Amino acid sequence: MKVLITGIDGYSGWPLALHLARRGHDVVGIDNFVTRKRVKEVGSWSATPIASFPKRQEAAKKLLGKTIQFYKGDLAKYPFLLDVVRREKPDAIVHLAEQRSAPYSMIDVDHAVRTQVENITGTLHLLYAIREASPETHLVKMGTMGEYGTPNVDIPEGFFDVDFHGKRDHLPFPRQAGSWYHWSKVFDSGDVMFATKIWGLKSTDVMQGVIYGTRTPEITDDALLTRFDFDETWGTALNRFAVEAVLGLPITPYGRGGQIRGFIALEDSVQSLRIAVENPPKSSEYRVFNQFDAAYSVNDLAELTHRVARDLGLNPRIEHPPDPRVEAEQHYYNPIHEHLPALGYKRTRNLEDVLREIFRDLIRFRRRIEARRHVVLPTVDWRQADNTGSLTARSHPAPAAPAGSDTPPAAAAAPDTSGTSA
Ligand code: USQ
Repeated sequence: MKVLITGIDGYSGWPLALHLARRGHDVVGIDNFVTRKRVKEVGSWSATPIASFPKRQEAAKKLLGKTIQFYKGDLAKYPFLLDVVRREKPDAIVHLAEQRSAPYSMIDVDHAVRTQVENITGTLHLLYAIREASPETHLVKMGTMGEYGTPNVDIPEGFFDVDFHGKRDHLPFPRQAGSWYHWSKVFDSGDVMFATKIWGLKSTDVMQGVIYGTRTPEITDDALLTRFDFDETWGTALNRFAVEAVLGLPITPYGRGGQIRGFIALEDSVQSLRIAVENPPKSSEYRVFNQFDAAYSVNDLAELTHRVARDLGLNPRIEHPPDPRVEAEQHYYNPIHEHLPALGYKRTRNLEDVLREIFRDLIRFRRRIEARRHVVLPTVDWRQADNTGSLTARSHPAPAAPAGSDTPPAAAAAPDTSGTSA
């Protein structure tokens, strides 16, 4: 199959490209390198040094014996996107090119608007481009488990049966997102569902849990590494906890720490996207996959990180800062996830093994995280309308990487609009 990945330069886009190409699919990618730029905007960088896109392509060619095609561009530009879809006519498009950080969307009005306008515009442009140039293309759209929030009932895969006032229907399950970012995914879901119905498209909306890990089997060389964010804005809970333990900072489950989320290892996330691509729905079908393996509370993650870190000779401690988010800190959580296993998905990675792998990489690249230790602890508060002051104060005194760092400080400070550094 030919698969177009939007957001191919990202945390899961790049490993997905390698995996699909190794399976024999033809892979084409689009990216505008905005994540590389925005991580710098908050004074951070990837813990793993990531190669420029041309270097990634070169390393991939060595591994796979074929080239991953690439278009640099922005989904906000409809003529560009339409041209790519028309030329490539892919069997599937995996749409990952969205602003993916909840804290980033909560910084201030500008970041909230940017997140929603960019995410919703990109998805709408993609839907129109598919309709206009390649209506048989299957759209695999990255959504999030966070669209559902944390209701006090089980969460179905997208739809559920409702009896109300003596009538019965099969309806979308209510969405109760917890950030402007998560709401942008809710709006996307509505748009994908509607476009599928009116134009007879094929779509899969993937409600993905939090992804963790640094490795997939295709990442066989440092030039093939994917990014690994750990700062408050771009890093997710487990990734951040591991970095905190390595740096001797407190491990930070927010508030009471009873917030439960669904989690999936990077390798299994890539596996499940591949399964979605290889098993398309029928025309006019909009299907929803809840994509995670197991639910853990942030306290569970903190305690596991603490134990593994101690085994490695580190001296971690757990502290509970006040929760900067507005969210339930203790709640019921039981989402159903049966659609992917029915198509052959099987979990391959265990949380503790992946965490040990993360620690191995972090210890290797310790100087990079040391150089950015000032961006780890939280400053963006959901209750505040404008968090830019605290962020600016934090990102200004960024120290240069120490001598012997794996990336020279000059390169790290250089502007990055072309995907040439992490
Ligand atoms: N949390 C802590 N301490 C930290 C960081 C986070 O307790 O230092 C807590 C948060 O308060 C939250 C939970 O961990 O309750 C998850 O937060 P997160 O930052 O790990 O993940 P989240 O903001 O939910 O977003 C991430 C990805 C997003 C994806 C989503 C899937 O950034 O792109 O859509 O996970 S889900 O969480 O299922 O919505």
